[in-house]
Parts: sequence; C-alpha cells; structure tokens
Amino acid sequence: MSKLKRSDFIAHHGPRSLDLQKLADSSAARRQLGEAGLGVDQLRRADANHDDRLDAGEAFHVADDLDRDGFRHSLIDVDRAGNATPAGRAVDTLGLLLQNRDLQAQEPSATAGPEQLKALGKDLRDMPSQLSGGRLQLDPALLARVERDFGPAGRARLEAWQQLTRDVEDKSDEQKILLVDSFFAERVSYRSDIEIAGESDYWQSPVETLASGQGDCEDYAIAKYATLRLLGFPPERVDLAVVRTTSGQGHAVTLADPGDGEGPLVMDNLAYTPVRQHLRTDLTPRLLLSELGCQHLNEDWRPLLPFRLARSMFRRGDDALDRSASVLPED
Ligand SMILES: [Ca+2]
Ligand SMILES: [Ca+2]
Repeated sequence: MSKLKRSDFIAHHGPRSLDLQKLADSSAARRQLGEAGLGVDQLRRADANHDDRLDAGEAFHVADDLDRDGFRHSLIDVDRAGNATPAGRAVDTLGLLLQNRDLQAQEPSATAGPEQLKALGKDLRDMPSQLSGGRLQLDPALLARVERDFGPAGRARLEAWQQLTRDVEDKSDEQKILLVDSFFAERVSYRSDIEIAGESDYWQSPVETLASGQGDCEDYAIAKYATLRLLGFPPERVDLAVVRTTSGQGHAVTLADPGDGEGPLVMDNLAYTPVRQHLRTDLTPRLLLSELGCQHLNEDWRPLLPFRLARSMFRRGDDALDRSASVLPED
C-alpha cells in the first residue's frame, strides 16, 4: 500500500473532472446519493474540502496495488494517520462511480414489472443451466423466456454473462474479481426494491438481476458472489456481507479473497473498484452469508460464534441463494 499526493494521482490518472451538475441532473445519481444519506450540496462541499486537503498534503490517495495501468485500486483517501477521510470517500466512492460507471450502465428493460420478475425467480429451478469447467451454459428456454418478458436487452445481458465465464478463464483470481465487479457495474442500473419488486426488501437471483438490468446493493452482491462461485471460487473464499455504512444505512457487499494472503477484496456497488477489506473502515460488519451458512460478526469482522448458523437463519438471503441454485456449482 502506498500513499500518493494529488500530483502523483494526476500524473497517473489525469485530472479528476467530476461534473457535479451532471450528477445533480441525474436521477440515477440522486438515488445513489439518497441511499448514502448525502445531498448534492454535501457532495459539492466534500469535493472542495477534499481537494483542499489533498493540496495541503493532509490527505492522500491510497493505492492498494499499483500496476501498469496505475491506480487500479486507488479509491479511498486517508489522513496522515492512515484513516480514511469521510470527504474523500464521499467524493471518490460516489463521484467517480456515478460519473464513470453507473451513468454509463446500459438502459434497463423497463417493459417487465414485479410480476414478471418474481415469476421468473420462481421458475428458475425448472430451467437449469449447465456448468462445464467454469463455463456457464444457460437453458435455451430461459433465454427465450427472458427475451419474451424483458426484451432483447435482457437476453443480451445473460448471453454476455455466459461469455464472461469464457473470457476470464486465463485470468488470475484477482483479475477475475475486478472483471466480475465491473461487468455488473456496467450492466445493472441501481433501482430500489420498491421500484423493481414492489416490496421493501427483495433479494434477487443473478438471473433476475441481469434479465431486468436492475438491482440494489444486495442484488449486485449476490450476482457477483454467484459468478465467482461458478468461476471456481470455493465458498470458503467468497461471502455476502451485510454491513452498515457511516450514515447508518444497511448495505450489502461481496467479499472475495484472491488467495494472496492480503485479505478479501470488497466488491461494493457504491465503490469505484474493489479494495481490501481493511481499507473499508467506513463499513460496520453485521453478518456473512454464503452457501456454508450464516455468521454474525463483531466490529472487527470476527465471528461472534465459532460455528456458522444455518442459512435459513437469514431468510431473505437464503431464499435468494435457493433461487440462484440453478446457476451455482454443486460442490
Ligand atoms: Ca434491498
Ligand atoms: Ca433487491
């Protein structure tokens, strides 16, 4: 991990050009800011304060891992003591995300409503996919159903997902994590559960999320979890994590361990790119969920009990994993 001043950042990354007016005019941005408990004015102040602090050498970008592309992981700013600064985090996790990724997400399929979505979820078991050597092959009946109910864009997203499992075959586990994260950022638009499913909390399977092109935090998290599982990550190295943000909002992310001894990466739809768990001091962990079960955590990400509880202890997540079973490996 290295600390970098703004001049270093610009040298590698080009000047930041956060267009706050574009953010203010974007309904997708307003939803994201609302979920994070931030107004556009707060973002504007945070952005100015953040630049002042960078100029004064009071804050630094953290580069978790510099590579040839530079700053792949640079996301969170820290103060001199190495603590993440709320201003820098607000700007970088929301601003860069909104400008560079979420606003470019493909248009969702608006034709289908909650009824079609939930009917698809219920019927997934009858349309099992095939997995061979980490390659996903979806049931032709499923693709036809999605095209009928959600339009050609829904089918195209599912076919792109199949293709992803072929395209990343030769990549390292860390590269797979980064590519899976950006795959869903580029194809899924943020929508609240009420808008998508007509319920206050509905956890989608990855097929539902890609068919509709819509989801909220846990839907991104489940889709990334399932994709890494079918790419061969064992359940010991990937988890869904339910957390709280600094504004007290419930939130869900995926934890994925690339197996290099540096700890898991946090895949977060509100963040620009995955960073190591130890850098996400803004998140207060609550529980982990995977096919292995459910585990309550203390504030240091340590389990409260020495064993996992049954998945069914966390009903909504368990139900979504059940609906995802047709695209999960059977190991
Ligand atoms: Ca939700
Ligand atoms: Ca949801």
